[in-house]
Amino acid sequence: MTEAAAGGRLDIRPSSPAREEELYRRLGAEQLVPLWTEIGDLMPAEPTARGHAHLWRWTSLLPLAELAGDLIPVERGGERRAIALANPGLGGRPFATPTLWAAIQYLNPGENAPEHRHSQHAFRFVVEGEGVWTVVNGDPVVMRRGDFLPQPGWNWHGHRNAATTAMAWLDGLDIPLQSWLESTFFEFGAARVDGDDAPMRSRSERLWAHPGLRPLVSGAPPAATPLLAYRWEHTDRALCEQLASEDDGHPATAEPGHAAVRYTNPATAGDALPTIRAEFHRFRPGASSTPRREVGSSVFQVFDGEADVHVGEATWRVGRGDLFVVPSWQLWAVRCDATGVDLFRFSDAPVYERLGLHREQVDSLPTEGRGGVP
Ligand code: 1HN
Repeated sequence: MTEAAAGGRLDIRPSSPAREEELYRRLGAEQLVPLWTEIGDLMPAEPTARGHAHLWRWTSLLPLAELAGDLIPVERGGERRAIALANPGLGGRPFATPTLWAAIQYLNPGENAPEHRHSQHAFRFVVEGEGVWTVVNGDPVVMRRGDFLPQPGWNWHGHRNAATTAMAWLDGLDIPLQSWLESTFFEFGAARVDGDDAPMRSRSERLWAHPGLRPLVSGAPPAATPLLAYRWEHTDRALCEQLASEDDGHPATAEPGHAAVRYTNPATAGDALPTIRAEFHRFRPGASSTPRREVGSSVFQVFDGEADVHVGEATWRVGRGDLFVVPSWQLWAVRCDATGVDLFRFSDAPVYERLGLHREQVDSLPTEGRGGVP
């Protein structure tokens, strides 16, 4: 008998299937897992996304939101008439990607979504309609087509539709990230958002929406943006002028025919929200994006126009309101023909950047070497 065996340890030679089996049984019983059976899963050569490349059509989403508007009241407890995109790779959970929530929310005329606050960072993006105001810490913010309305975590907020027509919009939140991080807090507030009138410009815009000028307030700059509305007229003008500058021989675009802007915190010039990056992209007719892959996941919504979009193995012709997901490290590209396209995008990039995990790679689409993409 060897010394090891005498001391109760295993003598690994010669191998014995019965003793191996015994080892695995004892490991399991003690809630232990050996690395050597798991290494392939734990250490893939590159990220293998659990979420799938997936497309949700606005023409399917909107009628379902309207039907929910007929059938389901907005009340304390349920809180919001929001219908989440559930990525088919994520086990039926209401997660568009492993880190991002995306939903269509719908409010009938006269309805109120009750006040509450949560640790999750959130935003609204409006692809069509107007008439709802979101009230953030008592500051009513009117919502109109093309507006990006961030809503930093732990601010009280409720919504009110003071118009005579229903309105739908896109909600983005970091719910899945905060679920994995076990950082979620939530608190109920007032049951109603009152008032019949909201100013055209919120208090946050009157303080913070002056280009290149920030108020000299004391204290550390806020980690999330104090500006609660990024208006379409500004986004549209910024994109028009990037393209006009390219026409004038002073290219300032992301790549030829592709203008893009990021929504930033005016106090820091960093991302508007600590965990979510939001951008707007405009492609001229005939323009394309360089195929690329990035660590981290994104959700896109088509604001206007049409394009062919390639994500991983998928190719879709997308149009107004359509939403699609780009999973981590999957190759994606946008291609326009006679029509240009306007795309809203949000992603978890700030998280990866802050953790030193960001990577991206420019590539070509798999079929390009074999005669080009149709
Ligand atoms: C929330 O507060 C809103 O305020 C939307 O509109 C979606 C999903 C889960 C939890 C809170 C909103 C939400 C949410």
